[in-house]
Amino acid sequence: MTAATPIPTSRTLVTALPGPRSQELQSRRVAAVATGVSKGFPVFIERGAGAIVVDVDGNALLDLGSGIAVTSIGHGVTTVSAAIAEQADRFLHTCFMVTPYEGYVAVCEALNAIAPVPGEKRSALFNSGAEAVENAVKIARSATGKPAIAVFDHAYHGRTNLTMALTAKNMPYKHRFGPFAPDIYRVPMSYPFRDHLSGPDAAARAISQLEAQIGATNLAAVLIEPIQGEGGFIVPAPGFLGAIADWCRANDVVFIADEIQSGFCRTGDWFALNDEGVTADLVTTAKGIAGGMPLAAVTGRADLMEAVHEGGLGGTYGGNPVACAAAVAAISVMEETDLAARARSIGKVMTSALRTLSERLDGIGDVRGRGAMIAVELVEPGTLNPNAAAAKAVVAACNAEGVLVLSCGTYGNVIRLLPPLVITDEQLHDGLTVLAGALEAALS
Ligand code: PLZ
Repeated sequence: MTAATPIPTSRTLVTALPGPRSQELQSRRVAAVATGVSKGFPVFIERGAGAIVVDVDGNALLDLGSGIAVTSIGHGVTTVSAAIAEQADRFLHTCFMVTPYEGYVAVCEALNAIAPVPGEKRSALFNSGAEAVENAVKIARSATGKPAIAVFDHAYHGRTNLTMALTAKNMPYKHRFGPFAPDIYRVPMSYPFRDHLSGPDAAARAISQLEAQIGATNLAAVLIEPIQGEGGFIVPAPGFLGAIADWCRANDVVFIADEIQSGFCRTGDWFALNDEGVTADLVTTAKGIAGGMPLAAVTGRADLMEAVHEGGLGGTYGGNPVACAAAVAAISVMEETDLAARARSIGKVMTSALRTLSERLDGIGDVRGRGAMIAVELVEPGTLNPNAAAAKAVVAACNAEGVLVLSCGTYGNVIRLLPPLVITDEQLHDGLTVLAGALEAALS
């Protein structure tokens, strides 16, 4: 296939998956790439457009994962690739801390305009989600002069040393990689499917632990994903986030929202916090921000962001000019094509299809999520016992048909859908039909 060959608009398989060229590349990979890097589904991708990716054997696959919530604006967006090419022609790097450039400032202005943070805001740019989370913790500690950080059960915040400590799940993220950073405390999340608590009750449970086991005078920040991603698309009960945020404000504790997976129109609004009108003191973003280029940010209340001494935040590549050009273009695409509205309508279609299926299949314990961030939690019928084997089988069956879906969850028993927000109705319907077949086969 050459660059001029049009990319199909629907899933089309021309070989069994993975095809022969992918298999060849996979053997090279095994000989060259460290085994610690997850293998995923070994089809090697050559090109993409919208919600379709084409592999090296010419198979057109339907992408319902967006590279883990990154390519929300779709693959092959020409305004973004043109902005990247234009910037690449001008210069690739200066280091913003050495000699600045406009793109970095423009991204910070765009983030300050949309982030769910009250009042005057400032932003700083980094390379990865984990790096943004690390910096949010640095800012909160510097601004409050306090050491402790509280996180939640099922949380995922990254794979660096500090963010491993913040992440809940041992396997595969933390196993044998300790010791971890100190002064991190974990409190219970609101998980309506498993705890049946109202938002205020779940918040009271978490707050009593914050008070008893840490103490507000030691606590710099509470860090939370407004909808947990890797942990299983856990949507806290209404009122939970607001009650935690209020407690933080009353106790001089920085409330940090990790919107790295849930941000940028994914949940049907700019950010997941918008749904209940909750605001944060600091927000971390990455993934969807730049259409696929590596970029991350911390946006926060100006008084907190400015508490850090000059030179305290930075890095060689943070806010790389090419990544910034991509972000400016990607954020314009989201705004101009109202991808938040599209996420809401995708969510309605996905939720109603999965709810209908769950009435027939007892193994679907819960259908949840918001906008285009929807999941099913699989259990042994009539129990809350996680069924990770079924989740694995469903992912494998979908993959074999050329539909890319991902699992997640502390217990590995959740199937999550994160389609590009430009997916067409036909493509979505096709993907849901394949998923329904896979769920039926695994659960009946
Ligand atoms: N915070 C909420 O979802 C990244 C991890 C994939 P990085 N999630 C995907 C894997 O197995 O490594 C994530 C997230 C939330 C932080 C991060 C970390 O973002 O860009 O992967 O560092």
